[in-house]
Amino acid sequence: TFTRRMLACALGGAGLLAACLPAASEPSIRARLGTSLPDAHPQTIGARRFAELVAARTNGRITVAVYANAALGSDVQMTSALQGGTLDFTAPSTATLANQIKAFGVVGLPFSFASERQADAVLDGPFGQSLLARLPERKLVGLGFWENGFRNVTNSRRPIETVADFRGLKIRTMQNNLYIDMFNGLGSNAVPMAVNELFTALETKAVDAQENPYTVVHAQKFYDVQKYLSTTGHAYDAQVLLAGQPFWNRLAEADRATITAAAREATLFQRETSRRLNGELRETLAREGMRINDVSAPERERMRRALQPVREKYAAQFGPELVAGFDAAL
Ligand code: EAX
Repeated sequence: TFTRRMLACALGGAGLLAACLPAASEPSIRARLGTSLPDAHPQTIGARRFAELVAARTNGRITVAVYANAALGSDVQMTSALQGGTLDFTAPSTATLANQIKAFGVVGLPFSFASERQADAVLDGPFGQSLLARLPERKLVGLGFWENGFRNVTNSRRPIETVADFRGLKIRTMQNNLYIDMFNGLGSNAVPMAVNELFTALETKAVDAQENPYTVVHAQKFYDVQKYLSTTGHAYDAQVLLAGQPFWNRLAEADRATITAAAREATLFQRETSRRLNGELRETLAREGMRINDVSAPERERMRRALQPVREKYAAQFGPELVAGFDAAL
């Protein structure tokens, strides 16, 4: 066989290229990765790229099956499954991860980041790495910060143009106390729930509103049940590609290095995809019938000031030194 393959390689030619590669191994490790969002969202697009890279770099010895759209549960449930060893990878929002490690909540402090690039610098820099270093204590391994993006408010009742427009809106928030306090602090009634329950809640008017980047609004088809989108850009949301420590501990050191390198490359691809789609989808959502209004800079400043008491409450909870470190990194 080896001789035949060498001969085929010697003859060259693209069509024979496959003959030059070592035969793919039988998978000896079949990992599973769960995402909370549909195929069209960069979270799942990034997950599939990560899976491709791991299989290619281990020559098929390690495979990662991707289960999208909360097929294996919500962000919160899948993160617990990693800790219990029944799931291997997932990529929750830092907001829901904050239920496990409070410090991750700092990423969602309102009106903190001025741009995606600034978020990259903070999250890839010493501050972000200090957050990832806290994960092993909760049986989790952080492999990179993925992007969800800047969050805007959608609702079925009216354009949000001023802080007063929040009054009386029943708004779904992520399962995260900072977000609950933010929207109660703006005069809405916050209703925390997992993202995979949200479309039905909007459709049945159990809630009037929700807040997410354009990519989530598009991937979840919220444009079918939300008339208005207002560009509050009130918080930047990152997701963390996680491995469960029970899975990670079973890997050989060389495989951990291969997976870590694949995660880094997938992270850069995932962020690029998120930025491209968040840039394109505003127009797509308008074409789908959403009425999009730009919230003015003075009104966003009024929102930021209205949220100052919430920021101070969480600065005290997170620890002033952690928030000072975050602010210094910005
Ligand atoms: O983690 O729950 C949410 O609204 C998040 O934006 C989404 O699931 C990505």
